[in-house]
Amino acid sequence: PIAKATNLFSKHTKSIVWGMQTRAVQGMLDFDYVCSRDEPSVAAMVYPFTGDHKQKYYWGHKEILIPVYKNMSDAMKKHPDVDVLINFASLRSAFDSTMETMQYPQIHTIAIIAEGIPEAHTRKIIKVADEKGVTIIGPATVGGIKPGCFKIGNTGGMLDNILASKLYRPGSVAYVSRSGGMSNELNNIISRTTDGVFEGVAIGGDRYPGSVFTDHVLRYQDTPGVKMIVVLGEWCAVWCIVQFGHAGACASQASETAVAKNLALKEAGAFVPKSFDELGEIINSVYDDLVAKGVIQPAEEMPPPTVPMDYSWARELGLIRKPASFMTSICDERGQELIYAGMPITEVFKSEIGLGGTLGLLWFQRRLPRYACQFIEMCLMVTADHGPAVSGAHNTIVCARAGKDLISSLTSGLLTIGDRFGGALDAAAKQFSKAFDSSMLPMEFVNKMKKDGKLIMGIGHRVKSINNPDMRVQILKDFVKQHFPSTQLLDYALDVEKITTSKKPNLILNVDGFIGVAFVDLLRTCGGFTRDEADEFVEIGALNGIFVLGRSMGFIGHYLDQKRLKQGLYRHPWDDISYVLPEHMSM
Ligand code: Q5B
Repeated sequence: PIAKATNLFSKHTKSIVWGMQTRAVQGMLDFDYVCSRDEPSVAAMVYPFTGDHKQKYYWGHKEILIPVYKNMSDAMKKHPDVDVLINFASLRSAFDSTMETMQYPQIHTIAIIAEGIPEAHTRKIIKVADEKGVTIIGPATVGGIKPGCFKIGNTGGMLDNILASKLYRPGSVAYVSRSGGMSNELNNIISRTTDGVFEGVAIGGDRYPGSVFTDHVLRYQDTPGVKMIVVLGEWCAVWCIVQFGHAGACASQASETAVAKNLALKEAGAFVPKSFDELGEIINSVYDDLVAKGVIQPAEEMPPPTVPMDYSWARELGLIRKPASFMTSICDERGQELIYAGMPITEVFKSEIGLGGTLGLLWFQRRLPRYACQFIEMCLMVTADHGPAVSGAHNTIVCARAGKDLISSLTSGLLTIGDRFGGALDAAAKQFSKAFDSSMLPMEFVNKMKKDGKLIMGIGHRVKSINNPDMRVQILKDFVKQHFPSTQLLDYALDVEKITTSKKPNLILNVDGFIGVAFVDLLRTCGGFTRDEADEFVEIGALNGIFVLGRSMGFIGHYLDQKRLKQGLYRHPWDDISYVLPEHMSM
């Protein structure tokens, strides 16, 4: 068998991380940075479930890219200086990935993080590792840490813990423990009672750890710089502190009971506290003694470089604030349940507010009365389509036949909606309200518009007239008259219609005009809005949205229809175009 390395980690150790553990990798890089390492300790990542690519990380203030490989062999080939693998593979794939890693002689240390690996698998790993001279840390461990040099994955916790326990520079005390929790405890105790941690390893909680207490104690014993060794094991409640040079005895005397072990350790020269509470005290007294004897000469403290705090964390801690780039007040999808204007989505369905009620929440931020929800749904239904000949449907059809997709065809139709076609709702609402609110008589209004040379928005139709009434308008009128508390503006518009149709039968209050004025009545009188709020919705152009939304149904229908009918490219017939070019003039 090949001899295992004594010194597992240095300031130049490079590792490969198996698994897409981006937080752990960032934690390692932040540690490297506060340790003033020249280069990141993570050279690459291996993740078989994505193709080769690069992941972005912070290196202090800068951003760097770390390659991710699909295959271990590529990672090893491209990074021959790597000698540590940190294996975050799950319990199902940890065995295979570890065995594969051990085929590469460049690797001398593997940390296996997964819990629950079958013992038979771990024993096979241990056998091969012993043959190949590979040190295994774990399974079921957080890993280990060597201040100033290298940190395995999430060991040591977050950066504030690392800084608080001064893990960015080496001390004189090496430790070995079982779990990550114990390691954190030791990092804390050792930093408070001595000049700090030299190295710490958590061997993991499994029955067959890849390396055991004595492996690390013996390693530490041969490591210059280690002046004290601390062993903390939960399995027998033994806590012993062994002065440098006596650790071997600790392992060879181990027996089954805690009492026997403690006794043996004491006899071998170890310091064994009576309880965990005494641990810090004993560590401190051994340390002071070693300092007094000149074995330990505490180094001068140097402040570590500052690592910028992650924005999201700083925000969570309430340390920073920044004005948001945009605000929203209608919908919140961040919590457990989607919320529409204060109403959880389950409640939206439970209270059966329907499409009209949902629109009420998202457009007007109000739970509208039932009749209002019904009216909105009726508006969407009557505006849903008006045949293929209207501007928007025509555009959608031409676009679909030019081979374009649904969204392009739909938007090409929607772009025709404007003052003349389907987009007169808001303008009608404004014009009629202004006239009505300034107490203008309907006749005065019609005359003024004529005098100003302006069309009355919401009046007139290409095919509908008093002789060919628009049933859509009739349906809405019946409903509004029956359910709305007041129809003042609608009545005013109907008086205007009487005047305009007396001039020309097609100058009816059209579907746009009807919805526009009826909506003003609704907003002003349903009880949910102040007058200013009602006016604001008209001002900001909410009402044309009704036509846009309703007619989208029809445009999509036309798009699907053309595709279903396998209609080819549309070309307008020449006999339907009047070519009126200027005469050719000779000079
Ligand atoms: N005159 C709608 O015009 C139309 C007048 C007017 C005073 C008026 C026109 C108009 C205002 C905008 C409007 C929405 C272009 C219409 C819709 C959805 C649709 C569509 C569908 C669907 C129709 C003839 C004479 C002239 C004009 C005068 C016309 N409108 N006077 N105020 N508003 N309206 N748009 O038939 O003296 O002869 O010169 O712009 O509300 O888009 O189904 O097709 O669901 O898809 O072409 O229902 O009314 O009439 O322009 O030849 O005018 O009437 O000044 O007078 P026409 P024109 P004179 S609903």
